[in-house]
Amino acid sequence: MLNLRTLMSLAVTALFIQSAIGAKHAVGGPDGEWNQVTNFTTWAKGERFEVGDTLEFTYNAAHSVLEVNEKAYDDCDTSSPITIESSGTTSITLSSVGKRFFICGTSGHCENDGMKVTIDTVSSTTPSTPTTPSKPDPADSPADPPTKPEKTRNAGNGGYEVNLAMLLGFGLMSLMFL
Ligand SMILES: [Cu+2]
Repeated sequence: MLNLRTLMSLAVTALFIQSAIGAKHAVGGPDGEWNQVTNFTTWAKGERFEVGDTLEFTYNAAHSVLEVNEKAYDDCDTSSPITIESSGTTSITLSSVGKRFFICGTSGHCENDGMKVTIDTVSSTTPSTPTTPSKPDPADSPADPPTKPEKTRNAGNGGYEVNLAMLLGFGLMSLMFL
């Protein structure tokens, strides 16, 4: 039977699961936002963008968020953007590996004030099917020299699946005991 505690448990569990699946990146944060004084090159260097993560642009009415191609990015060309957002809060989901380019659409802000940022998205560290034998596997040679490093999990970013399982378990436990 659904009661308040059950609903709260579900909500808490959902929050944990969400945080485990995709990180949110407040553009220019935590101290800055999408404005003329934040250094987005420095900011982006300190972030790791993975598939499934979300960009959160926060800005006032003086600015906008234009997604552009690389050429337009280099030239600060606002004439033919891929998308234009000006709501003040723009969420962008990074759904695939690769670079994406964002500039401000206000005249001068890209070229003069550095309101431009490149987002280089890498694949999620969630373990996936290991189908990457770049060189033929010497399956028949028993004396494999220890040249290739042991497969290690990236300690800082790995373990999403484990976390997810634990959180699901936590949520179910909450349901049972609350
Ligand atoms: Cu601007």
